[in-house]
Amino acid sequence: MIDLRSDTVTTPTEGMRKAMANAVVGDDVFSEDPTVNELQEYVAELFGKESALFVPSGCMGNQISLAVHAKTGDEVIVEGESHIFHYETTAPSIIARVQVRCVNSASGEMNPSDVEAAIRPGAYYFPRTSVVCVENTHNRHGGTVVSLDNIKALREVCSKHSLAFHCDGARIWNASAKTGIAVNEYAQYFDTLSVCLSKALGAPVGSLIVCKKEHTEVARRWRKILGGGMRQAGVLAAAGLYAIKEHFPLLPQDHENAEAFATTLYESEIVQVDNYPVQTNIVVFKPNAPNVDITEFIAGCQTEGLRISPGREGGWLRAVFHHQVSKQDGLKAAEVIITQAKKYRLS
Ligand code: TLP
Repeated sequence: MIDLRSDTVTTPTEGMRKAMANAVVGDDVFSEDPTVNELQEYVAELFGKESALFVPSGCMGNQISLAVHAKTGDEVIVEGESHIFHYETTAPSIIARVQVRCVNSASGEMNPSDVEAAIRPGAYYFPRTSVVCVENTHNRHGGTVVSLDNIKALREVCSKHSLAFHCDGARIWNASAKTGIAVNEYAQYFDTLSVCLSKALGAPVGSLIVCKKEHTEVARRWRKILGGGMRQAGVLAAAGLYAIKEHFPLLPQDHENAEAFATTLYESEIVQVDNYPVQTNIVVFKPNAPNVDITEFIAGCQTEGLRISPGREGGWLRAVFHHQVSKQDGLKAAEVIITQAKKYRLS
């Protein structure tokens, strides 16, 4: 079975399992797990920030970051297709207790003037805008990279209006691998970044919130409130350290495999590819035929040995590349999709 549902489906390699088995551990609720501490220090340095906090998931990383910056009843600006808006089970309204306001864009880069226009005036009956969030790379837009120029321009808007600036950097690694821009160059513009180890990098679990020390201390309290204080988490941190050191350099291969897959689909003219040419490891596509039942299409692919997932509304599908699928797997996957799409053209 070729599994392209997500880059979250990877399993730990032999090397990673060894690193996990050999991890020196302690109780991280007392900040005494040496491997968690090593991971946090390593990631903080990599991103050029004062500190980093290990949290169980990307959702928790985003939600804690919002809670650090916003007060109850505030409004937070996110991109219209963002993960925070679509896939975090309305957590902003439950945890930070804020309202989310969407600014739409074609490929994940919000226009700074649209963001500025979405900031509420000061009158007491408006919500108070307090945070702007960027997602890099952008999942639902097909793994697109948000450019440094866009980030800089949004930072200026945030600074002008005294807003906090957060990055959902679940796949910031892919942005960096694609552009050659170091993660600390991206990070310098944000107050907080949530970065994942369990997506492109192939660790089994874990994310980090990277920020200033004073924000980490507030984040640590929120992590405890949410039940995210882990004990001998060093076994997981060891997987994370291994993933950054050993798997980060593999990302260009995933991007190449995604590109070969997307190009085969695109050239078939039977399948539309969103934001072609694809930039990183996510391909969003749809069969170029009317009345395609997406559930049936996905089931048809599965019968042929391929797993994919639904994408955005409007009949889009998604394939995500990771280090446990090869270029051949990708090309075979494209063939399966084209064959399925042809069936709809004929019917
Ligand atoms: N994304 C998952 C699904 O939730 C859609 C995936 O398969 O891509 N930010 C971004 C940009 C993400 O893509 C994800 C996971 C998260 C945050 C949340 O991470 P976790 O699953 O660790 O909470």
